[in-house]
Order: sequence, then C-alpha cells, then structure tokens
Amino acid sequence: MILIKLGGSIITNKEKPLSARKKTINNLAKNLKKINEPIIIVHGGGSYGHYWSVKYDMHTKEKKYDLRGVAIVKNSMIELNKIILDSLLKNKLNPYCLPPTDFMSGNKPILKKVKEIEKIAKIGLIPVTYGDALWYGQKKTYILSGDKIMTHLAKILKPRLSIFALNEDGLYSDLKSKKLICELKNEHPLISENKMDVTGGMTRKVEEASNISKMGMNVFFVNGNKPERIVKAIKNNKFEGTLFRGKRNV
Ligand code: IP8
Repeated sequence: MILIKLGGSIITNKEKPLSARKKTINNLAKNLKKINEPIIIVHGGGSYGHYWSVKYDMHTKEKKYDLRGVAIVKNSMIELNKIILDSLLKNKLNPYCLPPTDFMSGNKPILKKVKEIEKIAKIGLIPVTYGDALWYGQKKTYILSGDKIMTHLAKILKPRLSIFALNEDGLYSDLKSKKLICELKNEHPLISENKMDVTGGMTRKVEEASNISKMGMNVFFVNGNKPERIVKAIKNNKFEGTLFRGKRNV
C-alpha cells in the first residue's frame, strides 16, 4: 500500500487563483498508471482551497468561521477534485472519490471507514481524497490539511511508503548550493514559506513527514514535475528527492 499526496503547489498554479496545472496533473496520472500496487491519493488545495480560505480568514484552528467561506471553500475543492478525477479517468485509472467527510468525524478519523479505504484500494480502485473545510461541532469548522490526512491514514493503514509530490526537488540543507538533504536528522532544514498557505505549507509537510517516520514508516518528498521519480521510488527503491527513513528501519 502506497500513500501519495499531490501537493497544491504541483497540481495548481499558486500564483494565479483557481488555476489547475492540467498538463502536470495529466503527466502525474500517466505515471501513476505504471504502478501496480494499491495506492491512495490525497491532494491539497493550492490556488483553489487556499485562495478562498485566505479570503475568508479560515485556518486549521476550530472556530466559528464565516459560513459563506465554508461553503465556498468546499465548493472550490470539489472543482479541483473533479479535475484530478477527470485526469485519472482519462489515463485509464479508476479513481474512487472520497471527500474527507466520508472518514472524518470532527477532527478524528473514523477507524472503520479508514480501514474500508484500504479494501477499496486493494481491489484496484484508487481512493482519492483531499484537504477541505470540515464541520467540527458546536457551530465550529476548520481547515483539514491533506498533509494531516496523510498522517491519519498512515497511522491506521501502515503504508509501505508515503510520498509527497512537491513543486521542488525536496528539502535543501543549503539554499545557496541547493544541496538536498537526504534524510531528516535533528537539524532543521531551510524552509521557504508561502503566505497563501493557510495550513502551514512546507513546515506542515515536514511535521507530518516526521510524524509518519516516527511511526516507523518511510516518507519520500519528490518533485512532482518529474513523476517518473515516483514510479522509480515505488518500483526500484530509487529515491531521487528527500527520504525520511522510518525510525524503526534505521
Ligand atoms: O493544501 C488544504 O489542504 P492542503 C485544503 O493539503 C484547503 O493543506 C481547503 C485549504
């Protein structure tokens, strides 16, 4: 079982509101077709969900946000999700659309539902879920990041590998020389932040990646513009990017 997060920065143009990078998505889909192992896809919000979350001042903290914002963020995520699903279908894959409301209750995953996702993936469908605005309870809502979903799913499903497809090669230990770090040690890598990102951008990804690796599973950050690297990582254990080794494997 492989978990793959398609980051918002790779599937959308973050500089331009509501613009999907359809060619890149198609290229990713084409390469995902080459994988013959059960996969689950999670995607981010990019210039869809984040654009509206910023406009309506919505964040990951559970609060009484503007209901109009909740409705619009959700709608924009459906729109982006549809583009992903269409591309997978066009490339002869069989996506199974799973809004996070299907397996989340408040801010907790529903164990039985998450286990069902694995069964769906194992028969050859590709569950596709995404970061979204979610009902929390007591008139509150929150933004659930796709990165957080990765941790929830990894904790329960114990994937062989969790992959984050980004719009860059990985994490740099030195931005000047662009030297890539290959493993997360104790030092903090240099991280560039995007103000448009309400869920914490790269910092959040590193946090979730280290959460998953602490549970003993490998996490791989890869450049989604080079989707063949995703295939190489899965099929040949060749990691061109940043590999966070599961602590138990070290
Ligand atoms: O891009 C957040 O998901 P992420 C989605 O994975 C929204 O953090 C609605 C902003």
